[in-house]
Amino acid sequence: MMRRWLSFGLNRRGFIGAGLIAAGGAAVSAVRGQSDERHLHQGHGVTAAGTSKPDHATAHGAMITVGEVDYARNGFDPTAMLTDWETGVVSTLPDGRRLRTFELTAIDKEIEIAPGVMFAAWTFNGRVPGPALRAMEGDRLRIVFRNNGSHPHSVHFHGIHAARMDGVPGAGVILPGDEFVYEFDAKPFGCHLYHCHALPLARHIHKGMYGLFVVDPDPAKHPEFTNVARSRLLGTDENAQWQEMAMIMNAFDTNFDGENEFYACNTIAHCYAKKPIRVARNRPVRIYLVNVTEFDPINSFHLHANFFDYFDQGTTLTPTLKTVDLVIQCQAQRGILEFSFADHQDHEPGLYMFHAHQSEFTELGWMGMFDVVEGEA
Ligand SMILES: [Cu+2]
Repeated sequence: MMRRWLSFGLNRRGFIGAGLIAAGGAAVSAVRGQSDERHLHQGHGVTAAGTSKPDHATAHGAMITVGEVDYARNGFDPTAMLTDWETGVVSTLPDGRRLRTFELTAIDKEIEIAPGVMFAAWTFNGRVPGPALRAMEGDRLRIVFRNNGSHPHSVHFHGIHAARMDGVPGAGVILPGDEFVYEFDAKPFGCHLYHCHALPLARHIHKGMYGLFVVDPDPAKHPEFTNVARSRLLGTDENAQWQEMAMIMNAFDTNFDGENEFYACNTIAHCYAKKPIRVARNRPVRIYLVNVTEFDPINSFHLHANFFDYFDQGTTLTPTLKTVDLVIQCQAQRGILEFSFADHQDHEPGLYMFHAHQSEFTELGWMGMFDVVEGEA
């Protein structure tokens, strides 16, 4: 039943015309599932005092997917992925430097990207996006890449490294069954990404072969901004004050017509609309944001009812944009967003929306909510 949807004849505009996002096999359960959903949302919308607050599902005309994605079957959960940093295996080289080793494996895997909608993905380590790799500026990095997929693949890192380590055809694209070890220094610090660079490139990226690659600044190298650098360095007390999140804006062309049918932040359409991200009001938020959307030239991130500072590509310790509520990113563009709900009395606890400010993307899955709460999130 799931597979039949792939040959479903409507394009994405047809879906909007039908007023229906859940599609194909899921449409049957969509009708049946609506009553369950309504109970769920009513439960969420009623406070302990019995007063009702705006329901995030119905407030937007219920323009979100209906039903649930089976995260256990997918093997990854978008809420867990927000904070699931992969820091690798750390050891010490003979010269005293820190060596950080990551393992990435290409795996073909069918994943559910919206309720009842399956996508034949090519993955790193069985998840889309791949693991959010995190290192410190100056680490020696060793990435052991195995291709257990059915096509040639590579890992191309955005960073500073030798031609041999670039993960392009002739320099690290490997055949199924092969292994390659990329090795380079973690630099520059920032919010970067990696992706497969086998050809055709658009297909390999769109299939799901990408992930975050964050290099934290080494505070010792930035004496003029030690505290800022420490706040960016995973594991420090200063960093622990922040509520950090990994977000990748992506999309899926489920009927292979060169246009996307579903958009998301972290793969699952409307996942953070259905399960808002809990945020403690009194602690700042930092988002590592990357756009990997294929087929559409740009994507964007808009925050409701608040403004943020933005660090383009994360390679500076002072903002490159101050006090904005929208950024646009072309494919592979990325940056760090910092904001807080603590500074303004206006920010009562409640649901604060974020989404692409292309309305079509929003309706097709790229919309979520922060659930701002007093005390611990
Ligand atoms: Cu590939």
